[in-house]
Amino acid sequence: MATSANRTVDELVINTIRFLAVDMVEKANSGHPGAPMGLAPLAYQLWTRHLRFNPRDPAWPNRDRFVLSAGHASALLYALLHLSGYDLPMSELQRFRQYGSKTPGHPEHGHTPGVETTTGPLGQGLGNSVGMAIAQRKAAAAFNRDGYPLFDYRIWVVASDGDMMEGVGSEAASLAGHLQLGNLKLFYDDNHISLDGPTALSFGDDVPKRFEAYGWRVERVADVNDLAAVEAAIAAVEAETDRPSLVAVRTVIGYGSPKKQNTSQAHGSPLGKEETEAAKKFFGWPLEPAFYVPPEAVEAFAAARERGARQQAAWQELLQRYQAAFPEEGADLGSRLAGRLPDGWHEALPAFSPADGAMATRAASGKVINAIAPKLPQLCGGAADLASSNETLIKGEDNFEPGKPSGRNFYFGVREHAMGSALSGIALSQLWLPYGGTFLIFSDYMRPPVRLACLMKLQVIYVYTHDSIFLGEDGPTHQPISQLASLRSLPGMTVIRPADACETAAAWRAAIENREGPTALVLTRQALPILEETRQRAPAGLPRGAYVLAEPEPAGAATATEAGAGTSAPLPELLLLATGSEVSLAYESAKRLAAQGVRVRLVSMPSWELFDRQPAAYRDAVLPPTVRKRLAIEAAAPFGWHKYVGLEGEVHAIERFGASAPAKQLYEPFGFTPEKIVERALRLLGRGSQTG
Ligand SMILES: Cc1ncc(C[n+]2csc(CCOP(=O)(O)OP(=O)(O)O)c2C)c(N)n1
Repeated sequence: MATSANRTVDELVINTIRFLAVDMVEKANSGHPGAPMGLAPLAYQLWTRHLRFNPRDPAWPNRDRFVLSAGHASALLYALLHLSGYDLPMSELQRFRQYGSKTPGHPEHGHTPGVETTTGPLGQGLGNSVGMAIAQRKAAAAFNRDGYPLFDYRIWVVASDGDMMEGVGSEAASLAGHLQLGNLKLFYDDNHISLDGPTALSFGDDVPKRFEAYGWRVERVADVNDLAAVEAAIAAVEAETDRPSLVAVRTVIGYGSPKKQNTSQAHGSPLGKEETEAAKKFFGWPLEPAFYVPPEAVEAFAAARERGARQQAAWQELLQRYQAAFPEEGADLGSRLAGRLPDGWHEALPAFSPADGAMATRAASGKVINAIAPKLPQLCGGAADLASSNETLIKGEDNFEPGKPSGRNFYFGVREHAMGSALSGIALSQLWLPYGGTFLIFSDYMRPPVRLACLMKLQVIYVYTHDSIFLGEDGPTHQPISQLASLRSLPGMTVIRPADACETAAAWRAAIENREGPTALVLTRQALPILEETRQRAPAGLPRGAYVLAEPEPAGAATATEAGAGTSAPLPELLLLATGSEVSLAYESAKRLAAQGVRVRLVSMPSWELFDRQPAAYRDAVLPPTVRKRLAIEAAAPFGWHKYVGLEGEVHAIERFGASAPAKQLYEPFGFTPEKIVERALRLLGRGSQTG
């Protein structure tokens, strides 16, 4: 039993958290004080008594993860990180939400030490946490040995009403329940208030019952200020390992603010001078100085920090013994944490050639995955119920499911949004290299986590198949038009749309070697011929984003020597730029144009982003600035191509929705035939249409 003196200390520390958050918001004149004021007792109990962490090493691989899915309550997290002793000094709390500070409006992973994932868009933290839980289970299966529990960390999450209202939260919770992720412990900040007012305006779910139905263990705390009840609930869910747990904690938003508590006025704006003083008086807190931290709070967190340091020291010792007992696993673990890929892994990449016959790039991708999987044990992935279409399955490997945590194949179900969010959570472990597949059209369904993966610079590989109207019969509901442009518009995203199987192998290599952010592989449903030129040039050309694929000899042209023009070949008069399935079409068109005497260069351009990263000299060599007649060919919205074709160039693209028909019937009406392209190219060159 806590003595009354203890209770007083508890209250002092809890109020320290409360008023650090309040003062941060007040000083910034911006932010959300209400949730931190309500949640402070829970945060205190969890952080000082249960969370395993070592602020001196925020990257300790076996630390518990704390995810604030309600990212708008960032002031709470910053107060906790500061008090715990992370490298987040008081001066940073005082610069909350200011340019260049370590305390941005919403928590940003990679920016502030101790922030495990970027949150703010509601529901995402919850989705990420499911991926984190998957990653832990897989890590334990891969590395733990009898007597060597290297990975036994837990994932603690705080989510708000908004997280519970968002669809991704439901998808993720449903998946976690199905997968029986007993390492996942979620606190629901049940305060009945959201931004617009009482949740009753729009939300009548019985959240605990919903989670029970998902297969979660559910605990309830009737009053967050009852620390004994909070402690009992935490202890109960801490002991639970078979199912994910939800603790529904009744809190009062803005607790202690006489006029604003229990109203949405405590949600998104500072309390104001008068109300801050009134709240401080309510708790008997000194009005001055702001940002006051009593010695008791310093001590309470110092004790937690010391406990964490001891825990990590014991773990490091365990790791040393592990490395001696299991040198191979130890070395593998070391390389993964250092971000190194196994030596020579890429030698397993399959080599394709024209003799393999026409092949869809999704099929080539499936072959690549299966060829490299044995050499890349960190590679794991799945699809949102489209594994057979996306060709994402690693054959002969288990599915990740309850009782089979070593499985490398994920079945995310028809939950693209949760898949995207979970993939980020898996990638955050740095132990796994995850990929996830769906149709390109449904990349829209998972865009929020894809955007955040870009922001966090996470290495996730998206396998987007059925990449154009030429998927055919499924029709315009399934035919992507705007998705390529939309993915390319994301800062930090690398989009690769390979032309054939050879480029697909090179694209996978580029994706696996791209440690700086996500890669979207954009692949066809339909079979594409394999070109001899890609076989020869894609391995070196694809990583550069664009390369000269062919320059067919123009009919009637004098060779350079005959013309007495020295050894350098004359510049082309026309550039054809194409990606993916349009490369073979452009190739045929280029041959026909050459037959009509046109000096044409075909550039395969699978990735704008990779190309943009090349030095100017390379870019100018591929796309000579003086060659102004350029035609880009891509079966999608033309948005963005003008950067490469310039003012005198054109884009042969699609500016309407597709149509339901076998692919072969779509080429003609949508203009994707060699005849149409030749015609347009000749027009562009001012030679009228002499269709060949
Ligand atoms: C996807 C998304 N939509 C909208 C918002 C804007 N927003 C921030 S907090 C919030 C709702 C706040 O209610 P709740 O989740 O109950 O948090 P509390 O007010 O209890 O802190 C909204 C709509 C957001 N952050 N993310």
